[in-house]
Amino acid sequence: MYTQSFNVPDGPSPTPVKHDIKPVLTPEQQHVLDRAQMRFDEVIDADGKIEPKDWMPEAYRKTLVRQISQHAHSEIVGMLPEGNWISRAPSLKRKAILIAKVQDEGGHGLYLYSAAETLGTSRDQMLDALHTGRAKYSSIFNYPTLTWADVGVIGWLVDGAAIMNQIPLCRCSYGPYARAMVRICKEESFHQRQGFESLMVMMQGNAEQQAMVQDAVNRWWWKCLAMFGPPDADSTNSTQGMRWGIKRVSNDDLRQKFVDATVPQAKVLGVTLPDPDLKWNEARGHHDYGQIDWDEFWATVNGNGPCNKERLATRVKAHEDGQWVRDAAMAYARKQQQRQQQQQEAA
Ligand code: FAQ
Repeated sequence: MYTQSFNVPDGPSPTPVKHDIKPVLTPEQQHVLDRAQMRFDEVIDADGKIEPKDWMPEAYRKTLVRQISQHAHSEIVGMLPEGNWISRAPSLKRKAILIAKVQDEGGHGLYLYSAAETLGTSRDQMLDALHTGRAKYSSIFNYPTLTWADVGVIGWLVDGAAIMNQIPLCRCSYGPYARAMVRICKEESFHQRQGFESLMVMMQGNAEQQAMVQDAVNRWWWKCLAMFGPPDADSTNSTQGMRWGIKRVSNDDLRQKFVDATVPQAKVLGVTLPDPDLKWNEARGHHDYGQIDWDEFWATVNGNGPCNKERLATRVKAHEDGQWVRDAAMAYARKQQQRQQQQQEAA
């Protein structure tokens, strides 16, 4: 689909490798390649870290670029649903918190683009894939934020699901991604708590406020369960991702952990999770839950959710409107470089 089309260099290939054309290697080159592959396998088997300058198989590199760039895009597009409420936050305190949160998400996108750049893919390539609709980003950001309660629910449930998925990524085998995730998880955990606190305040308010929270929970619950990705049986990337230590826990296992962690929180909050099949299963030691609408999920992933077109158009416009800033920064950098050169020549 998207980042798979990127042409990135791969280890000690003797000649530039064209897609689908296997280079003919001399026995010495084959030996070097075999040793590099062996070292890579040893590091993965020992649960070690692969760093940017280490040799890595082309497929490992591509998988990481795919996942990290998708993650970066999700953070950046994810600023939009909540950003929609900055100008309408109910108090100065809530507005300040929301601005800080949305800014954090932007920061996460930037760390993640930087992590992906260490794999040899430029930010321009990644942004181009997003802006032309070739890149995926999380399905969850294609739904509208209709009321102020949606902002609290995004913090509580969307950030809650994101943390559940991202904590295992702190142990990802690719060093720059794992290290970026440590800081991101700390910030997401604050986001989750602020969302819960904001909802708690509304639940202690009047009946209209309580109904607003319940309505937001009803609209977001199932979308949050789908965020973890398709069921394990349909997850095309899982087996290899887990073999490489990129993914540590399967989509279904993370989804189950999220359900089990959220049920008691919903009780404290006083909201009902909109699933008649949700109940504790003593034998499994987990909550059972109902059927996720996967047709709706795939329609959204494939560009036909309620807000996909609006989200993409907003990102493209923001990028185009920012062109003068990038031009000015480049002109300034060129000037600085020229001045330095002149000073060096004069010295
Ligand atoms: N949306 O084989 P799998 C956040 C695609 S950040 C769209 O299971 P994989 C912070 C998947 O790409 C949220 N597409 O794939 C925040 C693949 O297609 P491809 C983002 C999805 O990679 C909070 C296909 O389905 N988090 O929320 C989705 O092994 C609040 C088959 O799936 C990350 O990106 C989906 N939900 O597992 C910001 C975490 N699920 O690429 C603002 C890092 C699956 O082959 C406000 N990513 N697909 O064409 C991951 O952990 C993994 O990539 C998964 C998917 C778990 C998302």
